[in-house]
Amino acid sequence: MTEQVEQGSKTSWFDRLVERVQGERRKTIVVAMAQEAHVLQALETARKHRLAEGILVGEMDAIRREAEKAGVDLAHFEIVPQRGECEAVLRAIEVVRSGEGDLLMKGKCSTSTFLRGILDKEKGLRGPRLLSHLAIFEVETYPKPIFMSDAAMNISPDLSQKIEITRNAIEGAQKLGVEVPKVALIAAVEKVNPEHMPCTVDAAAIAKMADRGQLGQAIVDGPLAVDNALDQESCEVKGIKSPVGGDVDILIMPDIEAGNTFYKTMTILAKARAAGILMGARVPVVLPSRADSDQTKFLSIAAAVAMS
Ligand code: COD
Repeated sequence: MTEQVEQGSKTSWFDRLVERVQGERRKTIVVAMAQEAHVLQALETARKHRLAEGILVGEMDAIRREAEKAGVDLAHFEIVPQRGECEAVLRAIEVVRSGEGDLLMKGKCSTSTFLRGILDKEKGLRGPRLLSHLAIFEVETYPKPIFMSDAAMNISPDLSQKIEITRNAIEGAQKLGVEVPKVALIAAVEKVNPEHMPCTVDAAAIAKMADRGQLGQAIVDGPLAVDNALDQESCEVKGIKSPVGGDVDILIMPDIEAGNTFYKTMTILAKARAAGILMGARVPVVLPSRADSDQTKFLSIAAAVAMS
């Protein structure tokens, strides 16, 4: 059964996740372009919580400057000096591939440079699967964590890619304790509209695949609008009968615009506690947004450690 966040109480799903991984072997996180104060602060919090040690790859002077700004003592970290954005990304990946690191994390570099490094056929960390971003949110207005994909990697996924994105998200939620996740394939409406809204056709096809057992242990429905996925009352108003309606664990967005907008609305307006990770690579990848808080970066580390 899905772990519940008790509304109004101090019990937080993210706090319990951190407690759960604290007892496990400490991981080593390699950070690409580590010269960013929030990233360093998040790593320091992870170190103090005994979740992970950090290897910092980037420009030495800039790392020192940002560490001073963040009040972080660099004596606790190994540093691999490397100038240049692409160079730092590839160097960090090389450290992971050498076996010295268990996880990779994005620092100050741009998301596309970071992802291109991971996708590099010879030097990257790509496995046989599609890579996709998975976000996790916790808000007081919903009784359990909300997983959402894809806010950051797949720009305009076709049906095959959406199937892989859904599989990755189901696997991620299961690794974090949601045994049989309820998945909603999001559109603007709940009725299939082949003429004007092709994403509703993709949603219906994936839901039918899940009915036939092609997506494993998950309950999948779609198309559903976001309100129907999250709020039972809105289903009643519209007369929608859905095993997912009002009780969703995972939202699969039709494209990156919807995913990214949802992510930023949740973090900025709803003040969600959030985490961002990349699924499908050879090691778990911590992939928060550059503007995310140090708390989101820390929770992203905790989620990736729990996945490893
Ligand atoms: N999983 C596995 N392989 C992939 C994936 C994926 N998700 N995407 C591309 N590939 C493979 C392709 O099959 C191909 O072999 C190779 O990688 C190159 O593919 P292209 O030509 O599509 O790759 P790029 O370099 O043009 O684009 C890849 C990016 C990940 C950089 C691009 O998709 C992108 O910019 N995504 C959005 C990143 C972003 O700006 N996010 C903003 C929100 S923070």
